[in-house]
Amino acid sequence: MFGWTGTFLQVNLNKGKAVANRYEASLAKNFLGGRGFAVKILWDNLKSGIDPLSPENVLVFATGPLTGLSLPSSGKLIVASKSPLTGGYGDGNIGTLAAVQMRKAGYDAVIIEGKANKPIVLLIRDATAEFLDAKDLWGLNSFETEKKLRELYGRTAGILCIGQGGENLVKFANIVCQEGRAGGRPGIGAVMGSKNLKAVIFIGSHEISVAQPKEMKELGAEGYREVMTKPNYAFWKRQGTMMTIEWSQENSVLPTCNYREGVFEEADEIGGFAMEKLKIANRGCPQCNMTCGNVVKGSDKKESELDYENVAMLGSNIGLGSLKQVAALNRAADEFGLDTISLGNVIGFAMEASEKGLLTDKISWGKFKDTKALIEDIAYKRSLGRLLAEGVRFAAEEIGKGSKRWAMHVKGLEISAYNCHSTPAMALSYATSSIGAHHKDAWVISWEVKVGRESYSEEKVDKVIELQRIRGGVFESLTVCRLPWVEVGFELEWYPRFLYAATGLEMNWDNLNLIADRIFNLTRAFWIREYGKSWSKEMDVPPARWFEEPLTKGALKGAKLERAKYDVMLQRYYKKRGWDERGIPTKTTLDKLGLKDVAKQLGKRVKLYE
Ligand code: PTT
Ligand code: SF4
Repeated sequence: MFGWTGTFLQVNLNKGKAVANRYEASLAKNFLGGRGFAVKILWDNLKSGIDPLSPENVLVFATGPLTGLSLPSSGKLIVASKSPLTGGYGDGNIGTLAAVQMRKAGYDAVIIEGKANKPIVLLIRDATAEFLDAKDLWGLNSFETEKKLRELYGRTAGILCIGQGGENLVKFANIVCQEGRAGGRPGIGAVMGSKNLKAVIFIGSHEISVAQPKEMKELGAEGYREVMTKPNYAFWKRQGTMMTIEWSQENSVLPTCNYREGVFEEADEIGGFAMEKLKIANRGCPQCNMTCGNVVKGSDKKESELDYENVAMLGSNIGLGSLKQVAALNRAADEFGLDTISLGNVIGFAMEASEKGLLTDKISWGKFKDTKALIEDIAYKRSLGRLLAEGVRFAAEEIGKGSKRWAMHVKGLEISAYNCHSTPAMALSYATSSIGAHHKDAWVISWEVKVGRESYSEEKVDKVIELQRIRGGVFESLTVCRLPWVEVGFELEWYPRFLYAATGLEMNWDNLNLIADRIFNLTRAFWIREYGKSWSKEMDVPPARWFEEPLTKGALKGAKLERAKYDVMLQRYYKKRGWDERGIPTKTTLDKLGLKDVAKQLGKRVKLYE
């Protein structure tokens, strides 16, 4: 095998043992890598119905055949498990040296089972795995942890760790690396914490072997050069994802005050140009020449790496209009290892609940100091923080009084930073995404704003599916960054060429899309296996707020979604996906995708229509 290492490392924390296993070449051909490997491993290894925070859960780190190679933006890693936040499939994508080092150590995926009997660091150095005492690290934040480990293992070691959020099992704790890269929105950091795993270190010394080394080298270099010729490249390097604040404001989709509005009076204060005035450095993921991490100093004088989602969720969505203060909140989230999107979402929810008199604790819009204290309370599960640490779905169930109508999540995952009062296709994208409400699978909103928002047309359904294939399927499984394509227009045709040079496999986009469908359907099957009879099509519907409470400000004042039209759109989507009217893949669809055994297992959990 070329491109793939062909090996998974299976780690059992109960026994303190690690075994390297070769896997079948057909697995690579059918699932590519990254998300494809992760969902297949979880499907095969996880008993359905287990508690995600019990030792029975399985934690997967997975890469793809292009990860770590010398080609544009290839330093990405999938972290996945059954999500403690949603109860379904959960993953995240991190730009990290760990991705490169894991491949150089000889593994395409590392599968972690069980629970260590005390806090440990897992050190994977080529063929050896060591289980090191982490008692001195437990209780430290992610920056402190990484600093200590770097002193011991060096600048190039791949280090993933959790902060206090993950240790304390906050349901949206994530995994942090390189002082500001973070991933695993649906609580993958809490899964690490539940296993007493404070950090994982990868150190590898092998070259990743590819089918055509000379061609790969030339093609990779050509790719890097091509990225730099794109007209948007220079501006991207200046602002990265932060330019989206201005775009969202202009188009009335900037989440504001718990998604009540799509415009924020102080948007200019927190936008891309405001960021440029504070910017002190540019950082990024390994193997990337588009480095988009904007480093600024926050009001706490600490460095903070800003992205659109962080700033929208910890800025406009909680009514905070000072970028320096937003940066300080973002830094706190990184230190504790809490997902900024879910964090800004639960805080916005709490502010609205407080305004409506539904909470005994008072927390008001835009109050920086109170918010900073609340973030600490969430990380340590104290007072109101204890409730919010469970996520917005749970908090709304506890508070009651109709609050679930404005609890902004789908399937338990808090919505990321696009307000969809006026964008039905983006609402559908959130509602049907593989992990709950995240924009990763289909960021259809920029296209939708261009073609016109009003319609719930077939064309929109097709576009959502097309993007879910390319982004959620192919990029997540090749496991490279999608931003060269999305943001500077690096053409999709490059990727089959890279894949050929790396693996020797000739695949066109039709082949890749078929693999994407296989992965997407297996992911859906995972959700349904977990939810069983309690699964319903209502799980693919966004929150009531977008249907019931029109925007009251901005150019799109009065806009809201229409439920009857949304339902028709959803059924059309199901049909095109080959799913029944409940959103469950039919036996025929699963058979066609080579998932016969999946159909068999699923049939035991729910009645499959045929
Ligand atoms: C991603 C989600 C995002 S999406 C952002 S900002 W974005 C938030 N970043 C967080 C952070 O930072 N700190 C923190 N404590 N929590 C955070 N939660 C949020 O996590 C990220 C970039 C970005 S920046 C995006 S869009 C793209 N995402 C990609 C993807 O998903 N797949 C892919 N193949 N390529 C991608 N490229 C881009 O990568 P999750 P990162 Mg991320 C500080 O983690 O769980 O996937 O959620 O990983 O290395 O930071 O790169 O406007
Ligand atoms: Fe990382 Fe940004 Fe480069 Fe993508 S474009 S690999 S997110 S630095």
